[in-house]
Amino acid sequence: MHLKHLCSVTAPAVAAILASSVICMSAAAAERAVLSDDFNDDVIGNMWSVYEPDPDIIQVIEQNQRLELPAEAPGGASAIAGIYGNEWLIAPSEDFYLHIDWHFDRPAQSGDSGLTAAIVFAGTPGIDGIEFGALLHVGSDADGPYVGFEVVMFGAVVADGYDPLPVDSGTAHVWYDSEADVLAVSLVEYGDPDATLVPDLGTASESEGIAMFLGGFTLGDAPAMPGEDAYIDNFVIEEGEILGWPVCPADLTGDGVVDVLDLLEVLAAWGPCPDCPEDITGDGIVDVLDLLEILSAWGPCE
Ligand SMILES: [Ca+2]
Ligand SMILES: [Ca+2]
Ligand SMILES: [Ca+2]
Ligand SMILES: [Ca+2]
Repeated sequence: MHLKHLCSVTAPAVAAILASSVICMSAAAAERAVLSDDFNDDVIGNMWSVYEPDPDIIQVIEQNQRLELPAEAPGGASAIAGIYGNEWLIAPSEDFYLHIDWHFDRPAQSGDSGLTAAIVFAGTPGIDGIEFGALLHVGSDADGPYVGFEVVMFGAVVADGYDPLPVDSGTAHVWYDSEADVLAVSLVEYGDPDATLVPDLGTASESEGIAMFLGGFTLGDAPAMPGEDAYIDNFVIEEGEILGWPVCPADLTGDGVVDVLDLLEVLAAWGPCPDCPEDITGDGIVDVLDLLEILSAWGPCE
Protein backbone atom coordinates (compact mmCIF):
# COMPACT_ATOMS: atom_id res chain seq x y z
CA MET A 1 0.00 0.00 0.00
CA HIS A 2 2.95 2.30 0.49
CA LEU A 3 4.80 1.30 -2.66
CA LYS A 4 4.11 4.56 -4.36
CA HIS A 5 7.63 5.43 -5.36
CA LEU A 6 8.20 2.66 -7.90
CA CYS A 7 7.36 4.19 -11.21
CA SER A 8 5.21 7.15 -11.87
CA VAL A 9 3.21 5.92 -14.79
CA THR A 10 1.88 8.45 -17.25
CA ALA A 11 -0.44 9.65 -14.72
CA PRO A 12 -3.27 11.24 -16.57
CA ALA A 13 -4.40 14.60 -15.37
CA VAL A 14 -6.71 12.92 -12.93
CA ALA A 15 -6.45 15.76 -10.52
CA ALA A 16 -7.61 18.37 -12.96
CA ILE A 17 -10.58 16.35 -14.11
CA LEU A 18 -11.38 15.22 -10.62
CA ALA A 19 -12.29 18.68 -9.57
CA SER A 20 -15.13 18.69 -12.09
CA SER A 21 -16.17 15.10 -11.47
CA VAL A 22 -18.30 15.83 -8.47
CA ILE A 23 -20.81 17.55 -10.65
CA CYS A 24 -21.31 14.74 -13.16
CA MET A 25 -21.30 11.95 -10.58
CA SER A 26 -25.02 11.41 -10.58
CA ALA A 27 -25.08 10.98 -14.35
CA ALA A 28 -23.46 7.59 -13.89
CA ALA A 29 -26.33 6.28 -11.82
CA ALA A 30 -27.21 2.64 -12.26
CA GLU A 31 -30.03 1.75 -14.57
CA ARG A 32 -30.25 -1.94 -13.79
CA ALA A 33 -27.92 -3.14 -11.11
CA VAL A 34 -26.69 -6.69 -11.33
CA LEU A 35 -25.53 -6.57 -7.74
CA SER A 36 -25.46 -3.64 -5.38
CA ASP A 37 -25.35 -2.56 -1.77
CA ASP A 38 -26.38 0.83 -0.41
CA PHE A 39 -25.14 -0.03 3.10
CA ASN A 40 -28.31 1.44 4.54
CA ASP A 41 -29.56 -1.10 7.07
CA ASP A 42 -26.77 -1.23 9.68
CA VAL A 43 -26.00 -4.88 8.90
CA ILE A 44 -23.18 -5.91 6.58
CA GLY A 45 -25.25 -8.93 5.58
CA ASN A 46 -24.50 -12.13 3.73
CA MET A 47 -23.37 -10.51 0.48
CA TRP A 48 -20.04 -9.82 2.15
CA SER A 49 -17.46 -11.42 4.40
CA VAL A 50 -15.80 -9.18 6.93
CA TYR A 51 -12.03 -8.85 7.21
CA GLU A 52 -11.18 -7.13 10.46
CA PRO A 53 -8.13 -8.77 12.06
CA ASP A 54 -7.11 -5.79 14.20
CA PRO A 55 -10.28 -4.11 15.44
CA ASP A 56 -8.26 -2.13 17.98
CA ILE A 57 -6.63 -0.36 15.03
CA ILE A 58 -9.22 -0.24 12.27
CA GLN A 59 -12.79 -1.48 11.98
CA VAL A 60 -15.39 -1.84 9.29
CA ILE A 61 -18.90 -0.89 10.41
CA GLU A 62 -22.12 -0.39 8.48
CA GLN A 63 -23.76 2.60 10.13
CA ASN A 64 -25.11 6.03 9.23
CA GLN A 65 -26.27 4.51 5.92
CA ARG A 66 -22.74 3.81 4.73
CA LEU A 67 -19.73 1.59 5.35
CA GLU A 68 -17.48 3.40 7.80
CA LEU A 69 -13.83 2.59 8.46
CA PRO A 70 -12.86 4.19 11.75
CA ALA A 71 -9.19 3.81 12.68
CA GLU A 72 -6.86 4.54 15.51
CA ALA A 73 -3.20 3.71 15.33
CA PRO A 74 -1.91 3.46 18.87
CA GLY A 75 1.85 3.33 18.94
CA GLY A 76 2.19 3.48 15.19
CA ALA A 77 0.36 0.22 14.54
CA SER A 78 -0.70 -0.62 10.99
CA ALA A 79 -3.68 -2.58 9.78
CA ILE A 80 -6.31 -3.01 7.10
CA ALA A 81 -10.01 -3.80 7.41
CA GLY A 82 -12.80 -4.25 4.93
CA ILE A 83 -15.31 -6.51 3.28
CA TYR A 84 -15.00 -8.90 0.38
CA GLY A 85 -17.53 -10.74 -1.74
CA ASN A 86 -19.00 -13.69 0.10
CA GLU A 87 -18.08 -16.44 -2.34
CA TRP A 88 -19.26 -14.49 -5.36
CA LEU A 89 -16.95 -13.50 -8.16
CA ILE A 90 -17.26 -11.39 -11.29
CA ALA A 91 -16.85 -13.44 -14.47
CA PRO A 92 -13.88 -12.25 -16.56
CA SER A 93 -15.56 -13.66 -19.69
CA GLU A 94 -18.05 -10.77 -19.81
CA ASP A 95 -17.74 -7.00 -19.86
CA PHE A 96 -18.55 -5.42 -16.52
CA TYR A 97 -19.18 -1.97 -15.09
CA LEU A 98 -19.13 -1.10 -11.41
CA HIS A 99 -18.86 2.01 -9.31
CA ILE A 100 -18.31 2.88 -5.67
CA ASP A 101 -18.93 6.16 -3.87
CA TRP A 102 -16.20 7.15 -1.43
CA HIS A 103 -15.46 9.87 1.11
CA PHE A 104 -12.09 10.64 2.62
CA ASP A 105 -11.80 13.74 4.73
CA ARG A 106 -8.56 15.36 3.66
CA PRO A 107 -8.23 18.15 6.22
CA ALA A 108 -8.30 15.64 9.05
CA GLN A 109 -5.69 13.36 7.53
CA SER A 110 -1.97 13.84 7.38
CA GLY A 111 -0.44 10.37 7.80
CA ASP A 112 -0.53 7.11 5.87
CA SER A 113 -4.17 6.10 5.76
CA GLY A 114 -6.90 5.76 3.21
CA LEU A 115 -9.61 3.80 1.47
CA THR A 116 -9.08 0.99 -0.96
CA ALA A 117 -11.15 -0.71 -3.62
CA ALA A 118 -9.38 -3.77 -4.88
CA ILE A 119 -10.18 -5.96 -7.84
CA VAL A 120 -8.49 -9.15 -6.90
CA PHE A 121 -7.54 -11.59 -9.66
CA ALA A 122 -8.26 -15.29 -9.30
CA GLY A 123 -8.00 -17.23 -6.13
CA THR A 124 -9.84 -17.05 -2.87
CA PRO A 125 -11.92 -13.91 -2.67
CA GLY A 126 -10.25 -12.84 0.53
CA ILE A 127 -7.68 -10.35 1.54
CA ASP A 128 -4.87 -12.81 0.84
CA GLY A 129 -5.60 -12.50 -2.85
CA ILE A 130 -4.67 -8.86 -2.76
CA GLU A 131 -1.07 -9.64 -3.50
CA PHE A 132 -2.49 -10.36 -6.88
CA GLY A 133 -4.74 -7.62 -8.20
CA ALA A 134 -5.53 -4.04 -9.02
CA LEU A 135 -5.93 -1.51 -6.22
CA LEU A 136 -7.56 1.86 -6.47
CA HIS A 137 -7.19 4.01 -3.41
CA VAL A 138 -7.57 7.47 -2.01
CA GLY A 139 -5.60 8.41 1.05
CA SER A 140 -2.91 10.55 2.49
CA ASP A 141 0.74 10.17 3.30
CA ALA A 142 3.67 12.44 4.12
CA ASP A 143 3.17 14.25 0.79
CA GLY A 144 -0.50 14.91 1.42
CA PRO A 145 -3.78 13.52 0.08
CA TYR A 146 -3.53 11.42 -3.05
CA VAL A 147 -5.50 9.24 -5.43
CA GLY A 148 -3.54 6.25 -6.57
CA PHE A 149 -3.69 2.89 -8.22
CA GLU A 150 -1.42 -0.10 -8.18
CA VAL A 151 -1.29 -3.30 -10.15
CA VAL A 152 0.20 -6.06 -8.09
CA MET A 153 1.26 -9.40 -9.54
CA PHE A 154 2.64 -12.13 -7.32
CA GLY A 155 3.30 -9.62 -4.60
CA ALA A 156 5.25 -7.17 -6.79
CA VAL A 157 3.91 -3.83 -7.96
CA VAL A 158 4.13 -3.88 -11.75
CA ALA A 159 2.49 -0.51 -12.37
CA ASP A 160 1.29 2.39 -10.30
CA GLY A 161 0.37 6.02 -10.53
CA TYR A 162 -0.38 8.80 -8.06
CA ASP A 163 -1.92 12.23 -8.24
CA PRO A 164 -2.90 14.78 -5.63
CA LEU A 165 -6.44 14.36 -4.34
CA PRO A 166 -8.28 17.67 -4.68
CA VAL A 167 -11.68 16.64 -3.30
CA ASP A 168 -13.06 14.80 -0.28
CA SER A 169 -15.71 12.74 -2.04
CA GLY A 170 -16.31 11.11 -5.38
CA THR A 171 -17.17 8.00 -7.31
CA ALA A 172 -14.72 5.39 -8.46
CA HIS A 173 -15.61 3.79 -11.80
CA VAL A 174 -14.25 0.44 -12.89
CA TRP A 175 -15.04 -1.22 -16.19
CA TYR A 176 -13.74 -4.16 -18.12
CA ASP A 177 -13.58 -4.90 -21.84
CA SER A 178 -13.51 -8.68 -21.99
CA GLU A 179 -12.55 -8.83 -25.67
CA ALA A 180 -9.51 -6.59 -25.27
CA ASP A 181 -8.96 -7.99 -21.77
CA VAL A 182 -8.37 -4.54 -20.34
CA LEU A 183 -9.64 -3.19 -17.03
CA ALA A 184 -10.04 0.57 -16.71
CA VAL A 185 -10.30 2.59 -13.51
CA SER A 186 -11.28 6.23 -13.23
CA LEU A 187 -12.48 8.60 -10.56
CA VAL A 188 -14.23 10.61 -13.24
CA GLU A 189 -16.62 8.50 -15.32
CA TYR A 190 -17.05 5.38 -17.40
CA GLY A 191 -15.23 5.76 -20.69
CA ASP A 192 -12.87 8.40 -19.32
CA PRO A 193 -10.19 8.63 -22.04
CA ASP A 194 -7.58 9.27 -19.37
CA ALA A 195 -8.51 6.22 -17.34
CA THR A 196 -5.81 4.04 -15.92
CA LEU A 197 -5.67 0.78 -17.87
CA VAL A 198 -4.83 -2.61 -16.45
CA PRO A 199 -4.15 -5.37 -19.00
CA ASP A 200 -4.48 -9.13 -18.74
CA LEU A 201 -7.18 -9.26 -16.11
CA GLY A 202 -9.00 -12.18 -17.69
CA THR A 203 -5.78 -13.97 -18.41
CA ALA A 204 -4.81 -13.72 -14.79
CA SER A 205 -8.13 -15.07 -13.62
CA GLU A 206 -9.31 -17.26 -16.47
CA SER A 207 -10.15 -20.31 -14.43
CA GLU A 208 -12.07 -18.52 -11.72
CA GLY A 209 -13.35 -15.02 -11.39
CA ILE A 210 -12.57 -11.61 -10.08
CA ALA A 211 -13.11 -10.82 -6.43
CA MET A 212 -13.92 -7.43 -4.91
CA PHE A 213 -12.52 -6.04 -1.70
CA LEU A 214 -13.60 -2.72 -0.21
CA GLY A 215 -11.79 -1.41 2.80
CA GLY A 216 -9.53 1.02 4.53
CA PHE A 217 -6.06 1.06 5.98
CA THR A 218 -3.78 2.88 8.32
CA LEU A 219 -0.05 2.53 8.14
CA GLY A 220 1.30 3.62 11.44
CA ASP A 221 1.89 7.32 11.53
CA ALA A 222 -1.70 8.22 10.75
CA PRO A 223 -3.90 10.20 13.10
CA ALA A 224 -7.17 8.78 14.38
CA MET A 225 -9.66 8.48 11.54
CA PRO A 226 -13.28 8.53 12.73
CA GLY A 227 -15.94 6.89 10.58
CA GLU A 228 -17.20 10.24 9.41
CA ASP A 229 -13.77 10.84 7.85
CA ALA A 230 -13.48 7.67 5.82
CA TYR A 231 -16.35 5.72 4.36
CA ILE A 232 -17.60 3.90 1.30
CA ASP A 233 -21.15 3.84 -0.02
CA ASN A 234 -23.26 2.58 -2.92
CA PHE A 235 -21.34 -0.30 -4.37
CA VAL A 236 -23.08 -1.01 -7.67
CA ILE A 237 -22.24 -3.57 -10.32
CA GLU A 238 -24.29 -2.23 -13.19
CA GLU A 239 -23.37 -4.79 -15.80
CA GLY A 240 -21.58 -8.08 -15.69
CA GLU A 241 -22.01 -11.71 -14.87
CA ILE A 242 -21.79 -12.68 -11.24
CA LEU A 243 -20.65 -16.17 -10.35
CA GLY A 244 -21.86 -17.78 -7.12
CA TRP A 245 -24.57 -15.26 -6.30
CA PRO A 246 -27.19 -15.23 -5.04
CA VAL A 247 -26.30 -17.93 -2.59
CA CYS A 248 -30.01 -18.28 -1.97
CA PRO A 249 -31.97 -17.63 -5.21
CA ALA A 250 -35.33 -18.06 -3.50
CA ASP A 251 -34.57 -15.10 -1.24
CA LEU A 252 -35.97 -12.59 -3.70
CA THR A 253 -36.08 -9.76 -1.19
CA GLY A 254 -32.42 -10.28 -0.24
CA ASP A 255 -32.99 -10.19 3.51
CA GLY A 256 -31.36 -13.55 4.20
CA VAL A 257 -34.57 -15.47 4.79
CA VAL A 258 -37.08 -17.15 2.52
CA ASP A 259 -40.53 -16.32 3.80
CA VAL A 260 -43.93 -15.03 2.85
CA LEU A 261 -42.47 -11.82 1.40
CA ASP A 262 -40.59 -13.84 -1.21
CA LEU A 263 -43.71 -15.86 -1.90
CA LEU A 264 -45.60 -12.65 -2.56
CA GLU A 265 -42.90 -11.58 -5.03
CA VAL A 266 -43.49 -14.75 -7.00
CA LEU A 267 -47.25 -14.25 -7.04
CA ALA A 268 -46.84 -10.64 -8.16
CA ALA A 269 -44.73 -11.72 -11.16
CA TRP A 270 -46.96 -14.67 -12.12
CA GLY A 271 -46.92 -15.57 -15.79
CA PRO A 272 -44.38 -15.30 -18.60
CA CYS A 273 -41.35 -13.43 -17.29
CA PRO A 274 -38.07 -13.93 -19.15
CA ASP A 275 -34.91 -12.93 -17.25
CA CYS A 276 -36.69 -12.02 -14.06
CA PRO A 277 -35.48 -13.12 -10.63
CA GLU A 278 -38.91 -14.47 -9.69
CA ASP A 279 -38.40 -17.13 -12.34
CA ILE A 280 -36.22 -19.16 -10.02
CA THR A 281 -36.22 -22.23 -12.25
CA GLY A 282 -35.10 -20.14 -15.22
CA ASP A 283 -37.65 -21.50 -17.70
CA GLY A 284 -39.07 -18.11 -18.65
CA ILE A 285 -42.31 -18.40 -16.74
CA VAL A 286 -43.24 -17.74 -13.13
CA ASP A 287 -45.52 -20.55 -12.11
CA VAL A 288 -46.14 -23.24 -9.55
CA LEU A 289 -42.65 -24.67 -10.01
CA ASP A 290 -41.16 -21.40 -8.76
CA LEU A 291 -43.58 -21.42 -5.89
CA LEU A 292 -42.33 -24.88 -4.97
CA GLU A 293 -38.75 -23.55 -5.01
CA ILE A 294 -39.77 -20.97 -2.45
CA LEU A 295 -41.42 -23.55 -0.24
CA SER A 296 -38.49 -25.97 -0.39
CA ALA A 297 -36.03 -23.21 0.57
CA TRP A 298 -38.28 -21.85 3.35
CA GLY A 299 -36.40 -20.40 6.32
CA PRO A 300 -33.03 -18.72 6.81
CA CYS A 301 -30.57 -18.94 3.90
CA GLU A 302 -27.67 -21.24 4.65
CA1 LIG B 1 -26.51 -3.84 4.78
CA1 LIG C 1 -25.93 4.40 1.79
CA1 LIG D 1 -36.52 -12.90 1.66
CA1 LIG E 1 -40.03 -20.78 -13.61
